[in-house]
Amino acid sequence: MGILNVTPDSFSDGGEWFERDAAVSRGSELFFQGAAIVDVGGESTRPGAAPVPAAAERERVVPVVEALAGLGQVSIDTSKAEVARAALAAGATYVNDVTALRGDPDMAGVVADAGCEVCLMHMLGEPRTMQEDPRYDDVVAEVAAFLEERLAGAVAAGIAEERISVDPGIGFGKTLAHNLELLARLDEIAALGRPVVVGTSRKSFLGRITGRDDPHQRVFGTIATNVLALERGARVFRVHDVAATRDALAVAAATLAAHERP
Ligand code: HH2
Repeated sequence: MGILNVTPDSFSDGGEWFERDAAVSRGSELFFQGAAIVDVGGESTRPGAAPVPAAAERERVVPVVEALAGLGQVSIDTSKAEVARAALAAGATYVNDVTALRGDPDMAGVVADAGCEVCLMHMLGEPRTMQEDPRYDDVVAEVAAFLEERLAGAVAAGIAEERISVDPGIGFGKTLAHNLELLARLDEIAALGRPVVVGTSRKSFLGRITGRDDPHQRVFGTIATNVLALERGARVFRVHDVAATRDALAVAAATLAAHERP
């Protein structure tokens, strides 16, 4: 899953793809590099990001979704039902909701009616304050229990279970230690029985380990986490650097397949 942030303020690529034409050409490039899905977002979720009104978010993403929909699967990264509805009408077939359908009471209905795919992500608190001293007794058990509960809620709201993926929400209300424990024990999230999406790309915990302050320099760290996540059962890898990650995952997957052969 390639990341396309049509925002002025995303933590690593804010402003790079804010103009429609730049965004469309970046999205095409991500498909060309081998992304199966391009995830289009019009609002940053980084701690302290300014909220974007629904109409402005819609205006950012809809023309980009429309232009990319013929090239591959397009996902809309939003927690607003109005934005999701417009993006689905423009050709998106996947809703990536970092609030796991809690952010907008109409979102579950929009997804159920569209019959599209949806990713339910764990977040502790809300983006503005989520990094202020997050605490868990057992982060993996708590994230798994949350995702199980949201999965049941989504099915009860009429969303087909086979269209639902789950995501532990790396960096969303988590310390460095929490992120690493979630990655190390990702098999416990995969045990929920739904495809696991993992989003580590260029995130600050990688900079904490490597000393890389510039998010663009965190691609090697990103790759390490995605290879480990693949081995532990993750199936969708949300990244900015598609070409590099794709090669690494192809080699890792071939190696894992050799081990599985009788
Ligand atoms: N991370 C971000 C945004 N959306 N969605 C899922 N499912 N999983 C994630 O880990 C995830 C996500 C944050 O990254 P990014 O889009 O690069 O930054 P920003 O929110 O600042 O636009």
